[in-house]
Amino acid sequence: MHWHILGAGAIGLLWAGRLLQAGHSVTLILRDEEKLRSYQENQGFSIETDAGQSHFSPPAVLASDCHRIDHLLITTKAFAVLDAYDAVSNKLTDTACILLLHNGMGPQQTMLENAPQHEIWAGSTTDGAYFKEPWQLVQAGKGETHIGELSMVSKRTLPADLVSSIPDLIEDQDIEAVLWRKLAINCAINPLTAIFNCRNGELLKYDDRRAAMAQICREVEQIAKAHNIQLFDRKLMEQAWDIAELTGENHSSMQQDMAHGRQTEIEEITGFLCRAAKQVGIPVPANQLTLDAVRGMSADQ
Ligand code: KPL
Repeated sequence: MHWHILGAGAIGLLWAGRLLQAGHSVTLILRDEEKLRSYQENQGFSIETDAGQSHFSPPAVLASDCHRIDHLLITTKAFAVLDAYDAVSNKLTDTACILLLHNGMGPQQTMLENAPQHEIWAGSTTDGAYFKEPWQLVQAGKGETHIGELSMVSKRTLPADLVSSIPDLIEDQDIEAVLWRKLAINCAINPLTAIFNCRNGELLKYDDRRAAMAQICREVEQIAKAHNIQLFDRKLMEQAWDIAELTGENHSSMQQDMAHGRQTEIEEITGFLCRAAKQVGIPVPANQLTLDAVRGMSADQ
């Protein structure tokens, strides 16, 4: 199988490397001429793991230059998914399979409504990787990836080449619940780390941050319940606490985006939660406060 990968960030390149290592072919679809030039000058990308460093140089093209796409992996930021899809939609075959792997919720449901003809899968991963230098990726920790079919066109099984290439890949029949669980954790950690400009673990060290996190968690639990979503077997605050502790030295993706003056995924994380709350008529003041604060900070940049 030939996979086209849209979104050459950490997760996109990590998956490209794994597919290539397992003997599959991959084409990277890059955002613009500048990115393409930098990729060509670098002659590919490298991934550093505990086992050493590997270099990869799959072909890379712009969306306008791709031909037929049968298997598409979209790993862009959440807010860029729909535009990325639009840029290649006329290259997709009728039976194309699309896998979306990003934080937050909203784009998955829009894709399902806009492109019902395709086999659409969505996933959530706890894989960790960061760039040491442009095109030099370091795998920070081996996580788990859950994926499941969103479209439910027919009962399909996971594409075989993914199963053989991606370690710890778990097929989940209820992918919506999986996406909600990741969303819940992101609502609890990401906006607060952006607002306080701190590492994940630093949320646990101060009373006011812990109290805000606990209130956010209570509200998220209420909204998930009202939408018939089963979150965790224990309190969301306990789960979020453990993850903040486990990733204590890390900067969340939203803190990093904010610190670098980039667009954040707040609309697809807390924004999605607030919209879901509105649908069921339940107020979520703590989440609304963080949504407004992150929006305000982004507008000031
Ligand atoms: O997913 C994350 C993110 O940063 O987006 C968490 C779980 C908060 C880890 O940093």
